[in-house]
Amino acid sequence: MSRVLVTSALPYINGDKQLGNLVGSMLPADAYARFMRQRGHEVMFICATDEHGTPAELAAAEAGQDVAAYCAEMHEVQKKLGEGFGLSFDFFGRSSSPQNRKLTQAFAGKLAEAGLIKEVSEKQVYSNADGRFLPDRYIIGTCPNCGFDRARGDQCENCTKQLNPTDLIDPRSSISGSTDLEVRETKHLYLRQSEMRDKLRAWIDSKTDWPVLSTSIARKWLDDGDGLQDRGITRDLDWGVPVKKGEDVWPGMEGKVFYVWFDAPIEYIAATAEWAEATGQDDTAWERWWRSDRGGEDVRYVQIMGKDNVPFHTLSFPVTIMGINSVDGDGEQTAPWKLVDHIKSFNWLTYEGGKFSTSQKRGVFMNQALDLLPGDYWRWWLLSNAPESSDSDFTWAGFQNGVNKDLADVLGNFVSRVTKFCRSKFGEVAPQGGELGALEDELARELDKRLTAYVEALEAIEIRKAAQELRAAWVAGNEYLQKAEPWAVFKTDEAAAAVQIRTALNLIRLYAIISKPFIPDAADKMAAALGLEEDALLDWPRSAKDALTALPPGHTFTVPDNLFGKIDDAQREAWEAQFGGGS
Ligand code: B3M
Ligand code: ZN
Repeated sequence: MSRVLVTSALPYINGDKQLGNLVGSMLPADAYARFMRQRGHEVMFICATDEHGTPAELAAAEAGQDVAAYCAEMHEVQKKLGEGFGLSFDFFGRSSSPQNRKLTQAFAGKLAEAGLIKEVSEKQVYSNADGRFLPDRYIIGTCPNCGFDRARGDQCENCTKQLNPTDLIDPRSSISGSTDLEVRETKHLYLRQSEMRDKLRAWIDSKTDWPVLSTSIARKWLDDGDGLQDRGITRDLDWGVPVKKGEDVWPGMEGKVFYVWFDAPIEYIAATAEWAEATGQDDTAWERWWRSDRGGEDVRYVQIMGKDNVPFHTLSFPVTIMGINSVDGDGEQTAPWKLVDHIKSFNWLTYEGGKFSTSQKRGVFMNQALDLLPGDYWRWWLLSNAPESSDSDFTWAGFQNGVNKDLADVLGNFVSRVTKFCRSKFGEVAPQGGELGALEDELARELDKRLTAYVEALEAIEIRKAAQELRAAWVAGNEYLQKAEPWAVFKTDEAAAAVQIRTALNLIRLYAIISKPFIPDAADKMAAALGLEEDALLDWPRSAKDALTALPPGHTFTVPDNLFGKIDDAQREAWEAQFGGGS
């Protein structure tokens, strides 16, 4: 048993909550965290809302709300959604928390002490009407290249030409539409990432067991001529962590905040501080997860995210941690703050061959999905089709097929057949009599093979592979029943049928345990039907033989409701029409 710290990329507070966000980070992180808990490890599973930045400010303005109130409300919405999908976070924090403010300011102070921050004077567009500096993409105007009249200050969407705000003809603020803009000089802090290039490269080179998707993106930026440029970490905004050097004023930085991507990953740490406070513990409780000098040396830290987030997690955030360690540690020798040990990243999920799009009403979003069907249905399809080695495509037909075949026909039907048959012939109790024979040996051998592969896949966070093995374990139970034919055997040899049904009831117990990372609600229902306590699901099988005899003769159960309903064609077609699909 060891300790495992798992963080999922933090969803933005505003905007679309696509199924892609779910399957790219939170869902696989949850399956992994659940599995590790079941394997007896001490797990800390952390996520939070990423609340700062201009998009959050603008979304609040659009909703006619104060940004803090907007974020508080949206945080609750996202928390509820997470619960609906069965996400078992130990804590779901907020990057706008006082803990994150304090830690972000402290870290910035230490980076300055380490000589890793420089001050740079820049020219930036200021909008008098809005009373603020405008980020490039909030300045719109006519494209000098193609004449498109809504080109953004960073790029023209029409002809894709990269632009500077000063290239635009008739520039105006996209917030107020005002043309009263001027260029002002403003000072910003830059993180000197380029100083760390060699150290980062050596660190990445040492990660030989990382998925290629993670290392290749990191290497691309390390090797690219201007990939590891120093990065601006401050912004002229109101909403964010105020720029300070620890607790001290940072001269010249008054009224500025840290860039959202600077404080967001620090929230991984701060969220555990929020957790400690929420659970009435002191700082030592969270520090033992993050600091090797506070008992954290045996923690394995795993981050899970979509591929677009990889550069920030392989380059910028490690620079922050390495930089702090150069001050908090004693030189190169001790590195108190934990660097990530393993980064698992995912590709994109597409929708019916195209993009999810709110504006075009294409795709089903997290809140809508839960209105249609419970979380487990989505968990199973999304995880078993996770965009792991390439993108994957959500189609209603594929979803219908996965749900009907795997969940309803293979697993659900097995549970219902076995429990109902037993009730009708023997009562709601595991029947006495009979001896395990060749068929059960064969079943145990097959299950052992599957279980070993399943454990290996989940330990390596190979989610699709794990789903395949789990499905194969369900199939093995069905094949066993087909060969054993207890309903026929019962007519001539009651004892032989009894051992078969007892074995099948034990299979349900085994399925409850091993299915929990993927479909936790169904797992709980199976366990409840067998009268098992919640802790029983932590009893990971040592061998299939053991598992097939865990419930003794005389163990009572109840027949559960159907675990999964089927999606019929009419329903599928209605959803295709409602959410945009097919063609
Ligand atoms: N919020 C981007 C995203 O949701 C960003 C991740 C932050 S992880 C520290 O894809
Ligand atoms: Zn253009």
